[in-house]
Amino acid sequence: MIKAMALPPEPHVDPLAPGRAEVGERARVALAAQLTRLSGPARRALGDRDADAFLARIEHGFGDLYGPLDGLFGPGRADDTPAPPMALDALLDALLDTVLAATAARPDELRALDHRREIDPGWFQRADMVGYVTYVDRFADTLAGLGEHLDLLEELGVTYLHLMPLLRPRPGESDGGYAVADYDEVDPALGSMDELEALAGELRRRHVSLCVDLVVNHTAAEHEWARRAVAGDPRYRAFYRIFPDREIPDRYEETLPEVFPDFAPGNFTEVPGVGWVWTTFNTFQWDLDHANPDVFRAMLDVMLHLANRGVEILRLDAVPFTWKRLGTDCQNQPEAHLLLQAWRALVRMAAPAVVFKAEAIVPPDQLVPYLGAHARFRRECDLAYHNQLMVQLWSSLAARDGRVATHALRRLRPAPEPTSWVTYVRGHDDIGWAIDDADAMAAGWGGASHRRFLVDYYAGDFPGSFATGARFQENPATGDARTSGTAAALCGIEQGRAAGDAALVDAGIRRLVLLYSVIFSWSGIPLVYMGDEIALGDDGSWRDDPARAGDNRWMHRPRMDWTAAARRHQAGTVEQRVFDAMAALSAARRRLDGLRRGAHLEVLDVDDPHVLAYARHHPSTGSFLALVNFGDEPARIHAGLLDAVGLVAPTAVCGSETGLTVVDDHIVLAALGYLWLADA
Ligand code: OTU
Repeated sequence: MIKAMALPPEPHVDPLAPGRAEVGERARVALAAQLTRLSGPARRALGDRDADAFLARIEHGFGDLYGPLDGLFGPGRADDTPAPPMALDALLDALLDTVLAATAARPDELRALDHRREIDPGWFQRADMVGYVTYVDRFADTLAGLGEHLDLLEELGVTYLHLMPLLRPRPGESDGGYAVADYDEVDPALGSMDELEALAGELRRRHVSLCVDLVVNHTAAEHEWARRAVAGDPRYRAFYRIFPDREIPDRYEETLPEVFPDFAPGNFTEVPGVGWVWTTFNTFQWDLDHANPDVFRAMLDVMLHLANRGVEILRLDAVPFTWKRLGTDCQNQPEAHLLLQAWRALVRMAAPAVVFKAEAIVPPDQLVPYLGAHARFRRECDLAYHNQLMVQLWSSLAARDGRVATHALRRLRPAPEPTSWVTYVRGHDDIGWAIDDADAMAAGWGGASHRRFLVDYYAGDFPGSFATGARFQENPATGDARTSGTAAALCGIEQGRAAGDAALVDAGIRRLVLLYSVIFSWSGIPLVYMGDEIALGDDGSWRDDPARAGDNRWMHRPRMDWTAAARRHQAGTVEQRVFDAMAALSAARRRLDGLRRGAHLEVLDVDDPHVLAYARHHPSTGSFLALVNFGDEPARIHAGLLDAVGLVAPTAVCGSETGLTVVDDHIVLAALGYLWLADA
């Protein structure tokens, strides 16, 4: 979610800054003490060989852990944080005991996976990684039912399955499961924790990695911790940010944006008998106080439990919001990064097979730090959503213009070598129009007017628009709005279907496949959002359900239509055309080793404003070139580009049309066409 494109506030403190040499000295002393302390218990719990590996991991990861812990809770803690700094020794003892216990409890099959991944830490960067994102209930009713639909995933070459929030939510309205009442239980409507574990095992045997949401910023008001806080237990009151009156909340509100101004205005909720509780999102989602080390430990426990059930990727929800600081927008604070770094270091000590994915939908300059790109690289999240790519794709499609995307994507700092993006076209959330003013200028457009154009365009309110989406969280005060709608609706397929117009449907299909062609060849793991592979539209049912009706993001969270899905095998149907195109992208990607991470990405300048062009260069597999035409007319790109990117024998490996066409020294790209080229 992005509000305005204002510059981020100056951090009050930079705990990541170099020059804190005394921390290094304290870390060395602490590490020596921990190794001595843990050696005996580790040998008893794990046996000699695994204990050696465990102690080696502690030693290896300690540097990633100690600095962040120091900046969060220790003497390195900023002086404007409420609680006083603490001696870290006792906290370290407790954390590493937890890590040892989790290591001892880790099932053999997962230990074997840990071992393989320590040999191949770049496993998630392989070219054959293809993700699929779905709600369990909307796809297969239950976890057990999922087993019956794995064929569809196999046909798409899926190796990564993200199941939307599935831990036990509060009853009724739960923000699509992002209000968790119990992290130790699966939503009983979907199944049990044992069934989740069994599914993870089944997927693993099919070489599919399971990704699950972990909501770290807040719990449901119904969570046991919150209930104890309400009952007056001081330990649990300290889990949340609760104020006796409006005085401090009002001071924070001066600089806080609102995430859901429509249905959850303000950032605090008055709870009778308790006080004003910090609730960034809905009133029933209570923000945890991550300045409290007990919260840090509690969340670590949850992470380790999920890891030991076989979850391989943790999607960490709303991570920019975890640290609050007066006078700021309370997003992307330095400590929000330290939390991720410390958690990751600890989880990797017990479960090195597990990776972290940041859900940080923030302006372009704030994004890469979640992958550890600070002044110096810090191990932080392994994966992060490439929100900027997603936004630029939709912007280019509406504008029929590749220049702003070219400018914005080129100046974005790359993902650090050990990390990757996840790339996506659509997800379960709205699209926030994170187009930077300076990038919009690349095409001579004003940022604000272009963002307004996009909101209008995708709501279908712009003359000639192909889209049938809707506005989300329109804020009359600021004029801000975001966009809801399925990919099929936003691409114009729905409009074509409604009009019974085959040409409109065709153009819509071309747009949808065009966008997917980019996310399948950009750097990172492409995610197919459930239903997009058959151009599924809004099922409309959310409007009649009181728990969903107020939130139009449900329009792009339809139930899978298995009758429509079966038509993917019936030649000439919309479903077959879209599905086969996506399966072809997936297959072509799998064959192209040059698309693995390590293949450096370069966004290119071309002589046609409708086109986005990018190359990938891999030292051992040569070059790859992708051309994307957002225009409604054929594009012409000077063929000198082929040479310039180092293609010796350029061959089409995938495309909207067959083959490479060069006329008068120009590559001709069909309207809404794309082309992938690699050396023969
Ligand atoms: C996430 O999104 C989820 O994806 C949403 O579905 C949830 O409603 C929300 O958290 C609360 O759990 O603001 O508009 O930078 O953009 O966390 C959606 C991150 C959101 C935020 C993001 C949030």
